Amino acid sequence: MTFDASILKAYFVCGSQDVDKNQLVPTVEAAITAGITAFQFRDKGAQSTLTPTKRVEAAQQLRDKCAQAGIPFFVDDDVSLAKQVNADGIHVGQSDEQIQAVVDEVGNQMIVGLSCSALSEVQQANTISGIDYYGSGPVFPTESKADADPVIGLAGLQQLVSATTRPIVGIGGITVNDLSDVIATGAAGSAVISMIARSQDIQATVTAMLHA
Ligand code: TZP
Ligand code: MG
Repeated sequence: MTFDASILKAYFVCGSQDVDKNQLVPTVEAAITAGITAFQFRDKGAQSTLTPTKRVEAAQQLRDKCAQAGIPFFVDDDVSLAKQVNADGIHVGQSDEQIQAVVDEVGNQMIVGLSCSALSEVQQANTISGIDYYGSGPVFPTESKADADPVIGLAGLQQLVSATTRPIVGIGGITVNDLSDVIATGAAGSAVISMIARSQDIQATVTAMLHA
């Protein structure tokens, strides 16, 4: 799948640790039906509630559902799982597998995203060819990531956007009320966990993302 920045508009990130037991697949299905533009399987090792086998099964199932809907399926921080399920993309953080190694290994076949929280990280990443987009540091305080970097705020997001020609997706504590502010920074969209995973009305939530 070729990369187009429009897929970053309504980017849902989720793993078993973010939802009640057995709710991962139904939640992602509802989000796909509602119109998300991309999905990232972020099932975090220690926090995952899935066995290794069930984890691969869930990834494969969600991968297939994304393919049926024509939206890209990303895997967070697990190149071998991404390859195993033939993901459209891989997303890594600064402390995950070295970005150059990831680009070298799968850059030809997958979309590559990198988390950049600080200006220096964006500047460094700009020198590496083959990265398609950046995820920001947490824009607002988040309850979904225990080891999140310091909050950068909307001004921090805008600073990152200004430092690169690559598209940036905002992430971290984004609620429905923040969506237009995030877009106003020049970000290509919002990536969210709880806004969708804990939504009482996933259709309305995703529609708001699409219209921001
Ligand atoms: N990376 C930076 S903040 C974050 C990740 C994965 C968590 C985002 O979750 P939420 O619930 O949308 O704040
Ligand atoms: Mg990571």
